Amino acid sequence: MNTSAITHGSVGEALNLEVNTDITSGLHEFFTVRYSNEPADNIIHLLTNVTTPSLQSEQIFESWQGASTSTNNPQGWQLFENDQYLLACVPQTLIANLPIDQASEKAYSAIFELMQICGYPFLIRTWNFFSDITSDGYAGSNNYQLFCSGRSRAYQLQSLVQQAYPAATVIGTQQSGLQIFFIAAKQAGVGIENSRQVSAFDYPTIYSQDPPLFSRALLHRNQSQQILFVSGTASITGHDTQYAGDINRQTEICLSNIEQLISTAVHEHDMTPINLREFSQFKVYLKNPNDIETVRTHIQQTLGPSAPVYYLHGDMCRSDLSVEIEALAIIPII
Ligand code: 3EB
Repeated sequence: MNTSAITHGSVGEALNLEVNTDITSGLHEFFTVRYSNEPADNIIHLLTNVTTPSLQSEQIFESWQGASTSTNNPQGWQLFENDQYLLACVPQTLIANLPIDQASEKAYSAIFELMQICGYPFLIRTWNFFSDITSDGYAGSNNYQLFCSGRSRAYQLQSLVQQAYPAATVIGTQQSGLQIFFIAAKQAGVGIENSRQVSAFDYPTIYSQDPPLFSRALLHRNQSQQILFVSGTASITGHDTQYAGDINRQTEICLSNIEQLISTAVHEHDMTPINLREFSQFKVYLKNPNDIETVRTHIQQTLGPSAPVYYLHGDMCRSDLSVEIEALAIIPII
């Protein structure tokens, strides 16, 4: 068995994983994330709102395979690891009831501390969910801006040397509280930026007092595979939102931004060429569930009818954004 790889499966495979992820059995072969309208239960993890049940099953399972549960479980963490990767979800007990900036700072500080203790010094991918993302918080900042400040403070306080910011997704949910899961690695990845977009970490302060610390994409290599993690990608060029109110044009810009990232990864970072149609997964977050048919039609034209695309209902960090798309490519090294 290859002990430094991870692979990714979605709905089909994942549905029968429920048995395997039963916490009481102690046999965790899969790091599973469940997106559902139902309240969280003993399946670990995350809850966000899935789009209208009639269009897609009410629950979406996402599973990562190739890492297994660790006997090493400091302070309420449940860890999945192998020779290369660490996957985990920030325990709610660490951050419950804190305002979003403090929750974010504490969560990221805890992540960095865990990475140091466990020996996976590089943060390569994060997913972040919280409610009321564009609502006013305090000190003249909205909740997303406060989240960015907390994350930024944790970066300033930590002592690990990061070679690139992770690829990231930040989505607004209806469920209160901050939910974060992440992948860290023993070896650094390569941050990939989009020449058509200002890097988020260089955004002007009109968007947030402290910049959003993420890479547009991150390319990670191990002995047996290359993984391209594409961050939540929106209809932004330069640093401006494009086509407010036009879901079709926004979808088009998201997809062309993703294509630009692939091209940069191939031409500037030596990634094996890969077509969008060969990707392992896309997650499409829609602010308005009624946009699904329009977006699906558009996406099927680009990716084909059977692409592994999952539609989720979630809010974006700018009120003029209606859609955000993240993507994942896993390319075996033969
Ligand atoms: C953007 O491009 C859209 O703060 O980590 C996308 C992905 C966005 C990640 C983050 C923010 C983040 O600015 C928003």
